[in-house]
Amino acid sequence: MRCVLGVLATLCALFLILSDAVDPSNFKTCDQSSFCRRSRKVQSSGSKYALIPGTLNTYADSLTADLVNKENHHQFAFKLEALVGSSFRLQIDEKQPLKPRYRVEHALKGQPQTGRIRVQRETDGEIVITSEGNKAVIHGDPFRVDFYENDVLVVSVNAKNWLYFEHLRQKSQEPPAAQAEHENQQEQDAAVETPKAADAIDDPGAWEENFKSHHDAKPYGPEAVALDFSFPAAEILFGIPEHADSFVLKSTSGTDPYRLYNLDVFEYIVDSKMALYGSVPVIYGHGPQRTAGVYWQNAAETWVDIQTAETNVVSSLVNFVSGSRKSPPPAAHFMSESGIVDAFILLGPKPLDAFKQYAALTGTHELPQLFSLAYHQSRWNYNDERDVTSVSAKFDEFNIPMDTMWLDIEYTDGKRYFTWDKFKFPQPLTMIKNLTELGRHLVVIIDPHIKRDNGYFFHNDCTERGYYVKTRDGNDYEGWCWPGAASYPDFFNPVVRDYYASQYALDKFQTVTSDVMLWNDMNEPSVFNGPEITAPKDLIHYGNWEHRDVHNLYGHMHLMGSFAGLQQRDPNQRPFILTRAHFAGSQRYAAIWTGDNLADWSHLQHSIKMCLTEATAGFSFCGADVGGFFGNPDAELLERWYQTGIFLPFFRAHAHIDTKRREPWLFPERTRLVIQNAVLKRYSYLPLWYTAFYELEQTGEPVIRPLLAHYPLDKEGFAIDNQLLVQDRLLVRPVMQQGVSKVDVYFPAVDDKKNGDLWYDVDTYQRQEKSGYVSVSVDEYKIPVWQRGGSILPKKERQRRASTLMINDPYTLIICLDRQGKASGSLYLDDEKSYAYRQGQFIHVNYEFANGQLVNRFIGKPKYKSDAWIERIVIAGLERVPSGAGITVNGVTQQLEVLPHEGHVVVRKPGVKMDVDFALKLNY
Ligand code: MIG
Repeated sequence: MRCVLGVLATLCALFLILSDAVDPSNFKTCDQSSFCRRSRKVQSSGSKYALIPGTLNTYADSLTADLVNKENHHQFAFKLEALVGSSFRLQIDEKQPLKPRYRVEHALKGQPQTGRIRVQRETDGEIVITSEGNKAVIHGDPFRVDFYENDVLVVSVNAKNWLYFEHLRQKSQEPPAAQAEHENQQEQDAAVETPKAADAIDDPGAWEENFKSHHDAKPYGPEAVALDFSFPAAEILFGIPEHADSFVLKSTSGTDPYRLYNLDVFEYIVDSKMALYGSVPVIYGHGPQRTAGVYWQNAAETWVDIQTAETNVVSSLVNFVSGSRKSPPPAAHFMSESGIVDAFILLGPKPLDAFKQYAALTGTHELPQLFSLAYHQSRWNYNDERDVTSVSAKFDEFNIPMDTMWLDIEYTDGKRYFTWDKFKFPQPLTMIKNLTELGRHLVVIIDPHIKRDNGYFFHNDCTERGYYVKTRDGNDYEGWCWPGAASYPDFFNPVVRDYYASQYALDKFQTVTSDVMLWNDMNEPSVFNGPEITAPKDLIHYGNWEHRDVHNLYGHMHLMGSFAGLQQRDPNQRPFILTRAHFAGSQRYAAIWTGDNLADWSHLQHSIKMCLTEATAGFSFCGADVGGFFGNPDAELLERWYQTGIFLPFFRAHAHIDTKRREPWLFPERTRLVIQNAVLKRYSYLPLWYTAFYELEQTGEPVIRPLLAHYPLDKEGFAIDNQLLVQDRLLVRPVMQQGVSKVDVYFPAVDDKKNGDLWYDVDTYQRQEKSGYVSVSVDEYKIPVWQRGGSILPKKERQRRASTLMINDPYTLIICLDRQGKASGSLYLDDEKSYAYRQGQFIHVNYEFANGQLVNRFIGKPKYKSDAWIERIVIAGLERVPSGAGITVNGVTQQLEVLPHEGHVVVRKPGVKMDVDFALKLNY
């Protein structure tokens, strides 16, 4: 049930809140998708592809050869390319397609740099390609490619012979079989074993398809591509967001495959393989010795079958060590509706290596403005100017820091984006000034659907200039969304993106300022009356591509226009955009959130699982609606949600229009204080988050990480997804169950002898010395978080109303020592707003502590002039309490006071500026 009529909105929303959850029958199962059932069928019969002898050509960085389908003799062009940084790219297209097949554009951050190869032919017909000490071994018949990282087989392509490539064909050549006959056959699928089980001829869905009342014309007929990837060195698979599921991917045997198809799934359910708003087709296989990945670059509807390793954890380790593996390794079978096979093989060998290889291809989020890492206050909707101003004032009244207010769709004049409702918001510029004078920001929503109203300039421009997505017969496509009848700009057209970007210019959109940032919602795209609540697949985009080919990229192209708009509007401010739809590479333009979750404990738990997966797929800047979008959280759930939300990179409270108001002061005092305490904690760690985002941009290393990222040997930790690491410095295990006074926390092992790191409780400095589960007591204020012994991290501990007012506030360094009495860690700072850091205007410093002495080492020359200084240094893990400390700057030594506390000491007022070299020595 979908609510579309403004007048009925309240009733309708009430109904929605009361109704249970998503109605899965609104969305296709694999069986209801003809290409999915055809591609999946191959799993029982296998396919027969072989290299054609004598067609091999080798080049400096690649080789090509022809492939043949031995059953129908159709020929394909195969290309294998080496990329620098331990990756390969494997492509298969038709040798002579009837028309070109779609190749994804704009997902990669640029042309990948290729690496040199050496090619050897073995006597048995294998072809061995070496590059950077890695190798790919091509087997001709049956066709298979094995990828070795330093002589260890990590990815095997088509080892199962599930390669399946539907060549384009003339319709007359292949008349569809009778519907009745087919349906009969489908029921007996499992039993029927025919050599041509997967042939599209047999499927009436091949040339046209119906789902509910929707018809898909499919003028080009069957054109699916599918391929299997085995991970022989892996125990588990993870990746392919976005799903509301566990971090470790589950077997799909007996269930539908995981689906990647950007959809506005209403009240989504957890523990589900159903598609959601974003699709990032990258998967990783991880085992104690090796991590490897595959990025399946295809923007069409995609389903992924997962085969898990069947052995139990202990015996498979034995097998792995002894080099023999009894059960088949975990494997993934990617099945896409159209396009070509374009797979990037990421060879690792460590988890962070694989994440960085993926980031090298698709990019990272650039360093965000600091304010966007602080607290965001949103709801659907803040009703008018008074509402906005008074909510902002209440945060000050109750001393809860808050950086950004958000306006949802009701601020517009009838859902005409780039306009304001003149009654509720008569003076937006004054309202914005009231916020920015306090150091705050405003974010407004701008959705891609355009109201079909000939009094609306945007619609008229798009109509006159032909900027809308078209139907197959060349008319502007018309769907139904918030504004009523709506059309959708074709962001695939660069001219449309330019037009869109130009609308953000302040001389066009005069009622905002360059401190107003952006929220792009509904960009899957969401179409209330479309098939599966999205656009029909037979629509036509720029370049004559069908929507089918590019669906999962629509939101990405929308973001490209938005991002360009904000950059052009003010070239010296880093844009902030929040998006719901996303594809591989969208992280270059926007942060994401997990959409319309529910105010219940299981959705709170899934916020971490989902963002951890997203972080490995490039989207570190991820969060979930704090409090839950649908429904009304009770006080305890809201408290725990804030406490969890402060440890996800994007931290925003948001709620559905028909939920009760839930600003912190509307709850009993205790709740308000618990929330205040959590938000203050977030603000105190902003220097760490900011540093982590800078380092993400520099290295591609995710900001939040699963345990296996730093504890790759610890099998017990692989599947843990109620805990996360912030870089390698914090271990976070929020309380995400109702009514508990204890939680079980897992401290990961660094080796297979169960040795662990030292961990320090960030509130008490109490140490955890062993790996394994520990039961920890929690009261309502407690957020179980530990800092790793061996790490140093920066904090700011003065309380302000907004992060922008903290820029010159002094820093505290927290030093937690390892067993050798050592620690190190970095700090990054700059103007928190502009691109001057790209010209070297920053300070990036590494602190190192050993033998009772702390020194700094600048990474690059510290050019940025900061008024901040070091106020305090906390050291935990010393064997004895020092009598004092001497700090030496420019050859001059000064004595400092050292105060003992429970579990740590505090060095008072080192007073040194951030760009100055110093050495601090403890005295005994
Ligand atoms: O169909 O703009 O996920 O955060 O408040 C609902 C109204 C449209 C969905 C977003 C949600 C937002 C809401 N939007």
